[in-house]
Amino acid sequence: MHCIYTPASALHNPPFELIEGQVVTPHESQQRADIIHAAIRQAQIGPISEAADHGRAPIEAIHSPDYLDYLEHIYVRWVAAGGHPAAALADTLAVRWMRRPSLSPLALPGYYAYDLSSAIVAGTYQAAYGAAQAALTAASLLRAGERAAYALCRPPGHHAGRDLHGGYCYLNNAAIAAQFLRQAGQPVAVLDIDFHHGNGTQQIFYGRGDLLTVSIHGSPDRVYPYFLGFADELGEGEGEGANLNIPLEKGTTNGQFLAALEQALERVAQFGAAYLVISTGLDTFGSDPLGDFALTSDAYAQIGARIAQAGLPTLFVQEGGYAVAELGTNVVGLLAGFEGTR
Ligand code: OKP
Ligand code: ZN
Repeated sequence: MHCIYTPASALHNPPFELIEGQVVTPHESQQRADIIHAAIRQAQIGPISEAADHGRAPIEAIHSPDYLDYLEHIYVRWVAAGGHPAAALADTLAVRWMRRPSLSPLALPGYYAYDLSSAIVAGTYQAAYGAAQAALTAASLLRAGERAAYALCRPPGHHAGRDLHGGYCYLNNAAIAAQFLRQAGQPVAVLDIDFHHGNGTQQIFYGRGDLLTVSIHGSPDRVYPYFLGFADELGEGEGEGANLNIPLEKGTTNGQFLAALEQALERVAQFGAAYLVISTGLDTFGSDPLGDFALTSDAYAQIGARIAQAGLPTLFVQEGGYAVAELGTNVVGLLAGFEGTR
């Protein structure tokens, strides 16, 4: 399986993260990408190449022009307006009735972010742009007839909505790639197996009947993103019935996750998708610091094998996974399981 990465990922290095009231070292770091890169190289999953530039148009097909202008320029404007150079990060959020747009660079992060876990530094836009290009480069391999490809995207993307960032995500790499695959003329399915609900992907495609979105995740009544990802969210308008959420309990085991995957892939088969995009999170692993499932490393090869059985051209887009000691093993397990080499 061909693997695509971007050196631009390293340009995104936020200085800290706030978790449940505590300032900590970011869980989402370049170390994750380096570990995955080394592991797929060592396991010889396939050729590893740098992303090619597919330009801004496929990103503009998903994100609004004002949001992209903000993402690209906010850091410089923030610093020029007196914001601390450590990062552009909201101190005031435009929630509910606090909704009037502001032009002050010091206010904009509170308008375009819905949480405090997506600080913007000097290289954030370049890294997010590079990650989107990695997803597009891998997607273009599928359009050229490859059976599968893996995009090592960092920063991840599935929490980014059309004009909102959050949860370490800025550009929705999986949605950008899915829309690019959709241009081939056939329906596309996105299956999100990250521990967290793919709220951004759901929002972006919620009114669309030509793209199916399915997410298996820790129930939002207990974990991030808390406010979306419930089983009664089915899509709207033309998208009615084209969104499926499968929220799961704390302590979810390999067997329970595989049963949910079965249900998800049955829905994908029913939908008649021509391409399958997997939002690939490994934070379902038992010792992940941000998850509460109980999956073991063995699960990933089984998940990969079951995804392969769907028989569709498949694009793996990297999302979360923070148990760094086992991250490489688990990504390799998933991809090798798909290939049937493990
Ligand atoms: C990104 B991905 C927990 C706070 C969590 C953000 C988590 C983002 C996860 N109390 N903050 O792996 O889906
Ligand atoms: Zn996650």
